[in-house]
Amino acid sequence: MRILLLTVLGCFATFGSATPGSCGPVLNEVMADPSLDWDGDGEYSYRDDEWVEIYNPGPGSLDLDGFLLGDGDESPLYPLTGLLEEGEHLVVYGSEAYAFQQENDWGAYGLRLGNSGDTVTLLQEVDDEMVLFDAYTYEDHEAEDDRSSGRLPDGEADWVLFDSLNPYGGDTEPLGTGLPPSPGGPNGEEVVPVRTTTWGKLRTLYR
Ligand SMILES: [Ca+2]
Ligand SMILES: [Ca+2]
Ligand SMILES: [Ca+2]
Repeated sequence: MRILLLTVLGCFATFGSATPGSCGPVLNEVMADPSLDWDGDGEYSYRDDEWVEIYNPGPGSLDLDGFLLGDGDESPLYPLTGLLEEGEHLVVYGSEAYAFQQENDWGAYGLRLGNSGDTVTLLQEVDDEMVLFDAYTYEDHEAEDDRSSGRLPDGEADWVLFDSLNPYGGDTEPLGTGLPPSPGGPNGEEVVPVRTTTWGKLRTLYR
């Protein structure tokens, strides 16, 4: 909670500066304990099918270079890159983080989202220092099969539980909403899953 407050203050500081512009990217949704093939590679993996969604609340487009996804201890796990247009969502799957880490000798963790509560961080590299830009700490009940936690609406301060696939009836906050997880799309709305189809599968289809 304290970390979130610091982030909000950071946004106001940006707005009050000489160059008005975007507040920066925000962590928007987190899936810590998948039980389905969320990354669409045809296989389920507790590591590869975790995902984190980043959102650009605007105004304006954002250069993500210099921002990194991190772990609760603020160690960087995966560098973001490229432009994110205003209102756009970027999803990073555990499989992408794992592949990057292996290629670059950053270990082999994936996104390392604990299943009994954990913290996910968005870091910014400033003058060779890692600065905490945004963070979300989730509870144990948020990290159960195929439940995600996210802001509602996109980019706003309040985090809720998206539990349509695995309803939560308890009274620990955030409470269940019955709304679906939405990787790559507006929070609270159904998204059409993006499934990668390999050339091999296409050939089988059209043979
Ligand atoms: Ca996990
Ligand atoms: Ca998968
Ligand atoms: Ca979403």
